[in-house]
Amino acid sequence: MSETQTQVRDDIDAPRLDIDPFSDDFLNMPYPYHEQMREAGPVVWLEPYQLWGVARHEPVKVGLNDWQSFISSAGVGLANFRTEKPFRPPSLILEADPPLHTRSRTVLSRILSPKMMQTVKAEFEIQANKLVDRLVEQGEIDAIKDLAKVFPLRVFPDALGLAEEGRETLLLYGDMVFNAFGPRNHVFLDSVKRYEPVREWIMDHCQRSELRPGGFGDLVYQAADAGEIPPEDAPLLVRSFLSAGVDTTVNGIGNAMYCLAMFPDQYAKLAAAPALARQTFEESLRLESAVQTFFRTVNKPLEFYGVPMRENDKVIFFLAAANRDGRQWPNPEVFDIERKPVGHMAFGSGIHGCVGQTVARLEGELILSALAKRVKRIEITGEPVRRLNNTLRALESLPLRLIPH
Ligand code: 8QM
Repeated sequence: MSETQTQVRDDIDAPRLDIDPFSDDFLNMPYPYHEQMREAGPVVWLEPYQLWGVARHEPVKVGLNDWQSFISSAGVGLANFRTEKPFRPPSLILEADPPLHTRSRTVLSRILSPKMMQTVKAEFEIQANKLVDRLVEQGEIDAIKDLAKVFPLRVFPDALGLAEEGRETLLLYGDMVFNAFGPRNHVFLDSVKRYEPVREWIMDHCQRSELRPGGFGDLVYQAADAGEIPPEDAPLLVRSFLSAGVDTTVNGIGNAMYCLAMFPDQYAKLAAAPALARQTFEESLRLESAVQTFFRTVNKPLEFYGVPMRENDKVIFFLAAANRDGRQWPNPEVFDIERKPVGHMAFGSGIHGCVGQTVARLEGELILSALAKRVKRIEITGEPVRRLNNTLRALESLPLRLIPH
């Protein structure tokens, strides 16, 4: 009898679960499935895709911090780049291991440093205040279409140095990139269809000529000028900004608005103390994590929490499940803006921990603070509508009424 990769495995020393993390049902309401996986054990085997699942806080953190055992260069989605062709040229930071990863990361982390955030903060703040002023005037808003999509799509491409023309393409691209970490299901195929007509826009806008001198994009090219990275890496590193910089914060801010709408007592607390904006955003990242999952590939035969794994096995880490693990957080499903959820996994952990978290936090803080200063109460005026994505927890619509102070 011949051994093949697709054959059902008979060497699984962990609970086998018949859960599909990319079914419509799971994507709509993942939390009961997260609970089932956490309760089953530190490591489970997910039958539908023949891969390992990790949903408790501790093993998610331990696994993500062991980049030698759980590598990224074979892809951080379901596909194994050692045996399947990547759907796009691999990212030089996300889908790379040291030493390539280190070289890319050094450049991006300097461009996104806390010091750089001080220089963009004033402009981000002006834009946040301007937008919220306008929305308070409007009164009845859709927190997704009018706020969560608008603010990041204004400030981040400005900071990158992109022109105004065609910016909405970034949302179509982001949606497709995050779907592509999952299987080729209808959710992925639909997003590819929407993105298809604008497919050249992204790489075109990674060229130096498209990027204002002094913006984040141009700074990547300056790093190439200085010999820090090879010149041919520059467009692909700019592509990382375009891939990861907008859809993440759009959904992070959208999910924060959702939490505040669902927990009016917490909004009241924020409105009374706008200085809580930054930790409010942090708590919303824990409870409704924009990026729900990431994969790694097992690099050598090993044991993880007593479970033997084979080289080339895929592992899915449920960041959002770790963030609701009762072993780590008291009352994990309660949104409590005074909690200070240090150690949440929404930005990942270890050498691949979000390099843009400084920008994400800045955007989240500024928009929630602008809102808290002007709006006394928010009321849900219609059913929130979900947008399914294989990686992101996303809303399509969140109708709200803003009641000013
Ligand atoms: C996710 O292309 C990239 O480098 C990239 C794409 C997506 C992400 C990160 C990097 C985690 C936000």
